[in-house]
Amino acid sequence: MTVSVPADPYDFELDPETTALVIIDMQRDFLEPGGFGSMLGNDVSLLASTIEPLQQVLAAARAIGMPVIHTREGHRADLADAPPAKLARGRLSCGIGDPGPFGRVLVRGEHGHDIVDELAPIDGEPILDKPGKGAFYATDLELLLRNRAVRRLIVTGVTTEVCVHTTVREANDRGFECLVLSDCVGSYFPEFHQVGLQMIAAQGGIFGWVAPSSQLLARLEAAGLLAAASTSTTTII
Ligand code: C5J
Repeated sequence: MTVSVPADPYDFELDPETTALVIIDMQRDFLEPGGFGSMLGNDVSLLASTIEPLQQVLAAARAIGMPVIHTREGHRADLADAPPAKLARGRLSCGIGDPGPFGRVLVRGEHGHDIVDELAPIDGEPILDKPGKGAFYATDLELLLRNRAVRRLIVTGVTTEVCVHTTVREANDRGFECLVLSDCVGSYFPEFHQVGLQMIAAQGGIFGWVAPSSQLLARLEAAGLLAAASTSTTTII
């Protein structure tokens, strides 16, 4: 089955059987007051608006059996996987690995490193811990996707111009087609968010496609997928 989603620069054709939802770094450290993002002086409320639409998309993906993959940016407790250049960047008084209000900043297992409660992964949804900005770098994301014959990604999460953009570029170079949901990605810098989305869809979709989540949900519903899923326990993939 092909579902056609109105998008920029043109319709994104997706087959739910070969598409995965990727949720990037919806971690307390980036989204919640007191986390690393706010310690850097950012207004984290700018990211909060992504949570509700993303909850709806996540519920839809789960309902139709679309694979869902969560990522988290962070490091081992001994910081052995953190490049010295990354640790030094910003000359921060409280940076990666240092104790903060949510535990050690961007360290795996700490409260701030984990995903916000509203989008908590459930059994069967892989959580990829990534040391870099891109979700393909030093992770087994590509292997997971190829093993499930996934060819298209619905990309969501934070932040638009950093980890989302890097991941979309990595995916594009590997031959995956990406639809970025404009209201399910967010940035501390509204202008970077806007331009970041424009950059993805420019030049005929040089990195991918962009659409609001309402278009995706409407097309899944029109295709009967969401209604069918609510009366069936069968998963599509
Ligand atoms: C950042 C991210 N902004 N997830 N990480 O450092 O975008």
